[in-house]
Amino acid sequence: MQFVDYVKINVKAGDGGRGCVSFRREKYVPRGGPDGGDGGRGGHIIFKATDKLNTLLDLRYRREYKAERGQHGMGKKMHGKNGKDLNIAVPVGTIIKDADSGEILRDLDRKEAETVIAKGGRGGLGNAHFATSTRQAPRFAQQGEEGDTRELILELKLLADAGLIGMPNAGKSTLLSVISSARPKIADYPFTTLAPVLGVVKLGNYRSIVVADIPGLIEGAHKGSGLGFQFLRHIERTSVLLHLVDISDDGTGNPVVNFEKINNELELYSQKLVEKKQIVIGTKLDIAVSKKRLNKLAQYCKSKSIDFFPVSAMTQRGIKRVLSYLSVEVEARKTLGENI
Ligand SMILES: Nc1nc2c(ncn2[C@@H]2O[C@H](COP(=O)(O)OP(=O)(O)O)[C@@H](O)[C@H]2O)c(=O)[nH]1
Ligand SMILES: [Mg+2]
Repeated sequence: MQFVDYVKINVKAGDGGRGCVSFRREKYVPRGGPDGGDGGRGGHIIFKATDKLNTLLDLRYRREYKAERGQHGMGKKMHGKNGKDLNIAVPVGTIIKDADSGEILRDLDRKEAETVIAKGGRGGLGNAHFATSTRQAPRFAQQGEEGDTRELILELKLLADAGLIGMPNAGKSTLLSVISSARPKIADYPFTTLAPVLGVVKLGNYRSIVVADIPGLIEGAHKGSGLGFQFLRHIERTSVLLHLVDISDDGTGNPVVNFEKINNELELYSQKLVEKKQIVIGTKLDIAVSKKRLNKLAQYCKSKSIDFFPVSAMTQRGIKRVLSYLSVEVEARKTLGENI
């Protein structure tokens, strides 16, 4: 099973500048020779892998990328300036494909890996190049070449940074839809009705994280009966689990029991998962009027030193706190990873 972030874009490298037709005109030099300069090269389109990004979210908002054209050549053999290259930052692991053929052009699998994916056009030669003994005053120069144009598909295998777990109806899908800005595609997933859902959550500063909704984590998942079994494998790599518990007056069962039930399930599946960092998110705060279930769960979390965040996806109350928590937590894990 793979999660794949996917975007299609057009890139156009800069055209080369035209060569110049010009003749030297100086006082006391009656018939100056040709002195038209060359056109500058068009800017390249360059992709560069960075570990500061981990999704393709920022590329979704723009379909066209164009690099600057080269300046035209000028008199006195002055070369036109080259067009500025356009650097596009993508996450490490981004695969660049030609959209027409599907051919893989480049796999940016290392930090700082870079590739010129569309070349800027060469600048045209100025007429100064074309003077010969028999043709002393060439009245022509070359056009610049066109920059490459390409349609590209970018693909990135995603790993979830955080997983949402909880009983059915705890509010997982709703929360994910409220916090995420995009839904990456899921490739090669055999189930159709209960497919896991990923959301890319923007945290500001161009950072984003991937949150996975784990719909099949029900009792029995560890035996492979639910969809959970396959999916749990995926969340083994997340840095934090967000455990959602319904704290509203409409909720069923004791919230503490519900919480422990899910954790038993996790434990049966893998010890590693239970030991993973968990925070508790009490959901549907807007209809937790009596606060009975809320207080019960809050007390329990306090006694176990588990961070507790009551939220309402409906009114957005408490959501910001969760996001800033995630921002710090995921960043901390990254830094830790770098030091190992
Ligand atoms: N009042 C209220 N209802 C909510 C909230 N979040 C979810 N719900 C409702 O709770 C039900 C179950 O939510 P859902 O996200 O599908 O739960 P899931 O099974 O964990 O994915 C749905 O009817 C939602 O509309 C909330 O913040 N406030
Ligand atoms: Mg759901």
